[in-house]
Amino acid sequence: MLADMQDAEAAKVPLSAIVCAVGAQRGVFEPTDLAERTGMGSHALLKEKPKVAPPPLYKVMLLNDDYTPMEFVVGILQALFNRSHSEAVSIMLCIHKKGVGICGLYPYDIAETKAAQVVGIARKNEHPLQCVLEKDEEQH
Ligand code: TYC
Repeated sequence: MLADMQDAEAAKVPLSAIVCAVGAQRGVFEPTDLAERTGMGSHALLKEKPKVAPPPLYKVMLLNDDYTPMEFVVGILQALFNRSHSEAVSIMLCIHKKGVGICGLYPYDIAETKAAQVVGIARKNEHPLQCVLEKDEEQH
């Protein structure tokens, strides 16, 4: 083992590769144990990529009210939620009729920022428009 390590030094082979090879040869551990055992950044030695779960998404939703002008809501949907004019009109009308509607789905930090921007712009313009977040439970 010591000889192996010295050879690795000379040949500039990462020590983790030798630990893996010798450990596996002796049946001491599987190569996949290596990351946990050594913490030596051995992902390059593993065939499988580590799987990272996508972040949960949040629905950014607008609530209807009797005072915010329709054109203002359409402008918000175009400017902050990258909607075309016709998409924005149909989302706004849906909210107007049903009381609530989804502007978009985003990871939490982005959703929170969008909601704060909506309310900030609405208040500056003296409109009572409200925006809420809801965790999206669907699988994407
Ligand atoms: N109900 C508003 C009106 O008639 C329009 C409106 C639509 C307001 C959507 C808010 O989220 C909203 N002027």
